Amino acid sequence: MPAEQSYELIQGPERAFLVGIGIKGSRPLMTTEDSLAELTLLAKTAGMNVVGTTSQNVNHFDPATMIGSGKVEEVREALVAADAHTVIFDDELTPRHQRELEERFGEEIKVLDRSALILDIFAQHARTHEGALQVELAQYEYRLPRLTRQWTHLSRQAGGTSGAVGLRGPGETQLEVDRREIRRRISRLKQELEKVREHRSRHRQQRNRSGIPLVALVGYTNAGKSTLLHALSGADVYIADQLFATLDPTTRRVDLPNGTQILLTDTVGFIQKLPTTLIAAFRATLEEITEADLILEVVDLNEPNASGHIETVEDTLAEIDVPPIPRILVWNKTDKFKGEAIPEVSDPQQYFDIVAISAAKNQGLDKLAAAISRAVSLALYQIKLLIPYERGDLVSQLHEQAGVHQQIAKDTGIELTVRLPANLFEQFKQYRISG
Ligand SMILES: Nc1nc2c(ncn2[C@@H]2O[C@H](COP(=O)(O)OP(=O)(O)OP(=O)(O)O)[C@@H](O)[C@H]2O)c(=O)[nH]1
Ligand SMILES: [Mg+2]
Repeated sequence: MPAEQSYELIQGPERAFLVGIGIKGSRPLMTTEDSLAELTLLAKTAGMNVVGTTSQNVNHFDPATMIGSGKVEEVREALVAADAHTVIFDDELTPRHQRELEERFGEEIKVLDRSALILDIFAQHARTHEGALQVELAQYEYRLPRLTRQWTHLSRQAGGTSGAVGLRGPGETQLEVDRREIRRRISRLKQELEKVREHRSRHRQQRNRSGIPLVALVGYTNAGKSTLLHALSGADVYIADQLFATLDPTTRRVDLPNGTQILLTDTVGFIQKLPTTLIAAFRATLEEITEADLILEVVDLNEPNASGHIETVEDTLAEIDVPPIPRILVWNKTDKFKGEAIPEVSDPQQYFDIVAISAAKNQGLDKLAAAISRAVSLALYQIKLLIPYERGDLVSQLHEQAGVHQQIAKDTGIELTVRLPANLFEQFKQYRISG
């Protein structure tokens, strides 16, 4: 009976078949094979059983089916042979691809892409109210142009919270609501997130006032960012051999062994082909990075495609408009490293320093601490300023954007002892009286 079949479908792990696509003549950040291996990890993280993979080199994405009609037929046969009811494409399907492929594969097959899979993992891993709001927004934005029979049909099938991969998440029970309703939800979510953002930015201003430099951990997912936060601060954070274990930012105050105090922020990891709807929805979270005084870019030393990972991180930072904040490249997991020497990076002079550590085994952390201290002491200027009384606006600006340690009213103006980042130092140096 059809009802029983669909019940069976959601009982065990979903059996998924993956399709990689290479574009001839292009130079991607990852080979089709590596990308497919990463997609396999994503599918496993989402709780699926990967029963087969295939890849296809094409001259360009076919506008109707992405991989071409012949290959679609081949994949359809492979799905039947492998008893798989889910097919996942490694590149983002356009709404037209989605419709055409659903048509060709038939009712029994669920068609997903890498973006849907990543959104699904995010939905499963969101822990906080803010995280859940951001994922929900990203899911609605992703689904809105793709609302086809699959989403309503399968969400009915999956029902409730048991959920099928790609259809889970905060909004899953709402999938049957029409587009207008989804648009309304999107605008409501945006309003709610705007409030969260304002709250965050007030919080950041208070933190800035403390004058303690903010250091952000950034890197590819699974590089060991949370492990490093734990190693340096003792914070009890979630660490797992999983993609996107961390979604919500955590900030801890750290006293480095040499006495320097910093605030260290751990946040969501990056991956190649991160859905743009997610980047947009996670703006509030990612803004933590743009405000940092220093970035620690964590890279797994054992990753064969480390340069592709570094480039992905750089591209994502550029996409969220991170200013040229000083960076330290942190090669992690030296304990596992079998190679002879640390790999050369293509552009070493862009880093303030390059350090190799093992966050899990507490190796190299003193060297890293020393590099962090040097970087933040150079990045921040501790100076005394005298601001004339008629420039109350500048005093407010300092309270908002710099760390104000002391403020004394003098006859000639307001004397402030502040810690300034380089850009503000330029603006305020004419008022400098010492330091
Ligand atoms: N051998 C070894 N494993 C490490 C080291 N640092 C982290 N790991 C392991 O790498 C995996 C990922 O570590 P996390 O700290 O969760 O990585 P993350 O960068 O926070 O990952 P996401 O939050 O998923 O983006 C875990 O299994 C860690 O135990 C290290 O120095 N050596
Ligand atoms: Mg983490």
